[in-house]
Amino acid sequence: MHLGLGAFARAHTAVFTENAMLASGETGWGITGVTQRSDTVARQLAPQDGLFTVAERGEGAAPLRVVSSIVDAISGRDNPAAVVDRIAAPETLVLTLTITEKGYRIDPLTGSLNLEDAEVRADLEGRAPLTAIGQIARGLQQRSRTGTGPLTVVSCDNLPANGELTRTLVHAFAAALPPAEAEPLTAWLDAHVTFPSTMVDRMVPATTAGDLDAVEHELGLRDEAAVVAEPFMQWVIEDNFAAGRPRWEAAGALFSSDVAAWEAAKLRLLNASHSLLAYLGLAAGKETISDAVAEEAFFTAARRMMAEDVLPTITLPHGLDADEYCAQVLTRFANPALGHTTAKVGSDGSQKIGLRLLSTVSGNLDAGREPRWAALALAAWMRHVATTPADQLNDPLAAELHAALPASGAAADVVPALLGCRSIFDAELARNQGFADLLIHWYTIIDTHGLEGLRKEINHG
Ligand code: NAI
Ligand code: CS2
Repeated sequence: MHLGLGAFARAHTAVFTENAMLASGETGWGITGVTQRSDTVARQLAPQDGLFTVAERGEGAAPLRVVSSIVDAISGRDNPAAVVDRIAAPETLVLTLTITEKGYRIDPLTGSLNLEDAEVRADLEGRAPLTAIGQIARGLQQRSRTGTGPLTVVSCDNLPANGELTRTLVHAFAAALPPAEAEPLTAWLDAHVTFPSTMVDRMVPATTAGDLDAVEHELGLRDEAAVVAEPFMQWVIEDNFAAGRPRWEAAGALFSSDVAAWEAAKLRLLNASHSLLAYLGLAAGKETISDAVAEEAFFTAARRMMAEDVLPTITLPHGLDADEYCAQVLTRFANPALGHTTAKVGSDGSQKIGLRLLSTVSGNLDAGREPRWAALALAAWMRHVATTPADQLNDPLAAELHAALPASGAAADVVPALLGCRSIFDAELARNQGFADLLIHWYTIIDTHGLEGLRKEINHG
């Protein structure tokens, strides 16, 4: 079962699952996908029995491929009871997730479930659950009550320690139930459910109408569920499964006891550079990531952030070569055929920049080093927030961020104002005047001198 059957799940998890069956000869696995809206199911998947096309774009792209591992699809918003029933079903052994960073409804101050979130509270009060964590917890509760066996919940979202995090959130939901429910459910979860962490990697842009037209032309059929992806894909998984699972290793997945190192490398090297390029690209009017990385100054900024700010603060997983990894990331970003937009990568910034950049910032500050390039990424994000109208800022915290903005658009006012957002920046970092000055320095260059100023400062500063 997969919660959050969006573009990535189709291009990654569904492909790995079908490849596992093809490579191992083991059959019988099928994914029930959960989308948020019924129209996605009705328009895209149900009419074609869950079949969909993966169109790889870029050097080394494989031919079009129709994938058949999705065998059913339900709407989590319009049919939440069906989601609960399917999680509780005996034939469900693995539940994978790609619900986006915001889908976890984390309280940034506690790192656990936001129990003040109105949707979470409504799920706790007994409605058919509409939040992902509520659906998972109620599904597992129904599973425990019907004596159904163990299950493994596998987060595939870009979050550090995503398995432990998901476990924390589901247990927090259980603990917030009335004691007569909380105690037996918590005990059952401990005994029957595991939450392995994973690192997932494949650049999968939002499918456009142009993509669908191109697939129709190539395939000879209209496939509304088609997805576009780069040829590269990787999956590193903690081997902690409570019941059966597809033999994903036969499809090239790596089972590792060091997923945390893989996650740190990917989030803080690849995703942080992705965000840097997204916000610099948006400031310079670059529509795609490949357009942004084609700007020499932005390429240099991404390369130097990885080399000078990130690598000194992380321990790479055994066998991963730093120079090769960073060079490959920049080559992947430059793929002109992918069409990954700066707007999509720059979306939900309030949910991403902390995970991707702030450990690098604090690691350098603690070591007495200036996180020059990570500061550039954060300053570019701040300017994106300050210069994008609230109703056009694609971010779950758009209203909060805009409420924090000062009347003046001056860097010296905007930077402290956004550093004051406790849901993103902790008080200690916000008090670091040297860091604030660095942010103001970069913000001023972007805002006052634009691309020419950035070129001068990045290439010669
Ligand atoms: P998408 O927008 O195509 O799909 C997102 C899915 O999450 C949809 O099914 C949607 O219904 C569901 N969702 C969104 N908000 C939710 C919420 N508040 N509660 C429950 N479900 C919610 O996005 P895509 O490309 O599939 O990416 C999803 C996630 O996959 C990303 O946020 C990231 O964590 C992970 N990922 C994405 C990659 C990519 O390149 N697209 C690569 C690596 C990881
Ligand atoms: C991107 C990621 O949209 C974004 O935030 O940085 O989805 C990125 O494409 C993947 O993590 C690559 O594996």
